[in-house]
Amino acid sequence: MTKVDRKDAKLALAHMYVAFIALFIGGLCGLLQVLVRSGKFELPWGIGYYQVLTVHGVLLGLVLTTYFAMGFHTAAVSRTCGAYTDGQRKLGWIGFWIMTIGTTAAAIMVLLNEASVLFTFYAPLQAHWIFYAGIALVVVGSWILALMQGLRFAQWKKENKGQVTPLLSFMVMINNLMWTVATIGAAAVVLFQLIPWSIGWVERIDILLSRTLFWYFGHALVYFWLLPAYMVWYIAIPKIIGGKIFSDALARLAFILFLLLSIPVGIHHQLTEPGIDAFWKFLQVVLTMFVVVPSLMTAFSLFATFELRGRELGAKGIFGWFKNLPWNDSRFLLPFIGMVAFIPGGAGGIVNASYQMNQLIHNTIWVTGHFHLTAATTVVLTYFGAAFWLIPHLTGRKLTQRINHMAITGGILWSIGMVIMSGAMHIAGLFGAPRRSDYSTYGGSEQAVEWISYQVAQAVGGTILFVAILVIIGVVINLLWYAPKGDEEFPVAEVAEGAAKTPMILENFKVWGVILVALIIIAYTVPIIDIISNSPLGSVGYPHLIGR
Ligand code: HAS
Repeated sequence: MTKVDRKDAKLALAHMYVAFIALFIGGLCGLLQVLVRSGKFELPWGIGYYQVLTVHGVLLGLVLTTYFAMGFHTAAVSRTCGAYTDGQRKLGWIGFWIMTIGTTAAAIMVLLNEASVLFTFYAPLQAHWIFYAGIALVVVGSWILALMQGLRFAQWKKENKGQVTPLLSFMVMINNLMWTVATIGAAAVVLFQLIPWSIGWVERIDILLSRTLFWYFGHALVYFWLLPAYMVWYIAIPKIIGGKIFSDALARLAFILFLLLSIPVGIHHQLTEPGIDAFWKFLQVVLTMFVVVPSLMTAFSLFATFELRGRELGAKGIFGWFKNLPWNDSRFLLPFIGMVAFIPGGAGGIVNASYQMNQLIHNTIWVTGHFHLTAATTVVLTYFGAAFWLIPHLTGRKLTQRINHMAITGGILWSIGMVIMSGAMHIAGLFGAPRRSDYSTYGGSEQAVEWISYQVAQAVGGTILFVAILVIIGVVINLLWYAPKGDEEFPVAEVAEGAAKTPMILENFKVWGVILVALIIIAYTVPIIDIISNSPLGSVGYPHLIGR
């Protein structure tokens, strides 16, 4: 069995510790939040709603995801390209510690209520400059980790001239490249606008510009969370069910389309904002519809993998394969629930992106329901399913039957909690219930009577979700320290025999890099010139943007 090098395993594991600590604290804040929104509970000791909401969003949306992705990437490249050199690994540790110092600095500021600016942290909400500096360090640290992985990939290419690169490492490179290009937007807004403004070097900054730079980064951010889950679906799931990857070329093409189309679509988060011409909104909406295509290709590949495996086992008919899947294996079941959740989650995304329908749901709790299906179910359940083999692989332990059952219980509780909570959020959103607001804001309004039963349902779902988190943390603690010693596989499937040969153009990063830059220039140059030349540098006071 090919194993991740022991020293590399330590680096990957360090990321998992931070990720699961973030899950626990972030989850606890999630529980507090649904309780406050229900109007039946008040936060003690003067703790603010936005403080808790910020801890929840930052820890789960930014810390859990970035650490899981970077830890998974680190292990994936070591597994498929070979161990890092000592120099490369040292670079990785430097990246990890820079990220962790940044995370700690930002977390302290949030806990002190000096940075209750939500996970999107854009103006006019203002945080202490240390919070922004912390975010900048997280970005720089992640770039260094991406560099470590890139150097190992380049070394593999040099040692294996003319050969198609390992699919899993190729996917990691695409995700890192997308992340690096996207984080330039976040770094720009933090360094050139938010830090000078929060220190007091400048009195005012351009709000619309800060939001546009944030969303240049923000939509690619959600795909940075999604792509490690897709790696698990394409690479590990076929092996776990005993099957093969349907097509190497199709998988690579899907990832390249994500690279090209994830960034020039950020304005679909700003469809209701004045100051951006309707033409550019329309263009980015069209590009958003294109970025749906690689997800449809992924769905196609997965159905093909399931069906091919089912037929091998003797299944008949269109859905005969269904009963042949390993339902009692948590490594499969949790990611599969994630796939099923992505069908309504993705459909909701298409609703959001559909210009006119966006007018109905924007800034309502529908959007929160959307990303609890996509990020908090599809992505997170897949991360959990992967952690159930990755952590024991890295610690040299075994996922036993008992722990597997505990993991399945956690996954099922999570799904029940999420159906109730996210379902209630979607429905309440259609009735106009606002997102990011607590009972004290809307409690006295006429509509509150209409919303309140859905808020209570959210609290019920959220409580079940918190119990699920406790069970999952129990599983992780077992896999880290108590499970019996042994060998757990890092599953990497082979490509099906009949699949077409992978064309080398798919490996040509120069070509894709040029197209990526061209698309970004087309989608963003004119809107940004328009914003800078038309909006007076006094836009801090746009009252209708406050709190979004
Ligand atoms: Fe989104 C807002 C549009 C996907 C996350 N999104 C958000 C926010 C977050 C988020 C966090 O256009 C809120 C940000 C904030 O705080 O303001 N989203 C989309 C679109 C997609 C999409 C078009 N979003 C995601 C993913 C996320 C995520 C993925 C996280 C991981 N989203 C929007 C828009 C907004 C938005 C607007 C702004 C709304 C507003 O006004 O504020 C697409 O990528 C979705 C494509 C997906 C599919 C599904 C394919 C299905 C698959 C599963 C196959 C299943 C199998 C199993 C094989 C088309 C691959 C089947 C087995 C059986 C038995 C059936």
